[in-house]
Amino acid sequence: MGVPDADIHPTATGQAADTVAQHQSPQELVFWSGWFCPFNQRAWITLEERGIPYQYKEVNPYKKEKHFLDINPKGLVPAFEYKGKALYESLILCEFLEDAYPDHKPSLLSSDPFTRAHARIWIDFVTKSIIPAWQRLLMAQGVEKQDAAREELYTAQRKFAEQVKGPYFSGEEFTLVDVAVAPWITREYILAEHRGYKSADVSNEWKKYAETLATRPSVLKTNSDKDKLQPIYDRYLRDEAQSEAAKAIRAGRGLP
Ligand SMILES: N[C@@H](CCC(=O)N[C@@H](CS)C(=O)NCC(=O)O)C(=O)O
Repeated sequence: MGVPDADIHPTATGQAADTVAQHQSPQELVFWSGWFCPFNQRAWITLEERGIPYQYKEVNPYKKEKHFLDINPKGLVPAFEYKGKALYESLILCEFLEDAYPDHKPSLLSSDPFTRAHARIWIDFVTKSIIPAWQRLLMAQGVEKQDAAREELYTAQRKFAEQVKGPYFSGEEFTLVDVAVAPWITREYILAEHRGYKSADVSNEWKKYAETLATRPSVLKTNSDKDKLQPIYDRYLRDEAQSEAAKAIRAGRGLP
């Protein structure tokens, strides 16, 4: 019997499909990607921003196929194979690209120690505060729970927006802080359509920042068609998803 979550559109579509088509030839870096996944998009945006050569390979992480578990024992996308060796965890992959490809400009992390550490504080805030609140709102059933989850998300996003120098988090340069949050910004329309979310209700600063990130070419180039994404999100909206993230949110645990 198949796993219900495994029944997803098999490949990237829209602009992301063109990007996939440009990255088929063998390279020392293989990007094991799930086209639909926001964590995955972090690694993908970083690869595109920095023009790093990579070979794109699609994997459906819900199938937990042995070949993929050998690469990432957690069975989660994204993952890399670099010179035949496996790596995973989206933010670690983004930082790995900084270390392994220093000559590929622009760097997305400052060389100044304080600025690097400050960026990491806010990347951590995205992962620990914004994303869990986002996911809780997505899965919340009933008006009361949705209102509470929406307020929790607004509060976290407001706090983040107060730190944004504009147009990007650190000012003129697009950095890993922007990468960390962009995939959830480009999916905000789902919360707007189904959960009464309005980016203008967070703050004007957030709304402006969100519009800037959503139109960044590396974000657009890694987006698939909304109609292919919708059935995946419908399962979360009905609170029927069985992904590791869905189970963690339901159980009140941190995200995988
Ligand atoms: N902490 C991981 C999370 C990755 C993750 O949750 N990926 C999801 C897709 S969006 C996945 O592979 N899910 C498979 C499953 O839940 O079984 C990261 O940042 O890379």
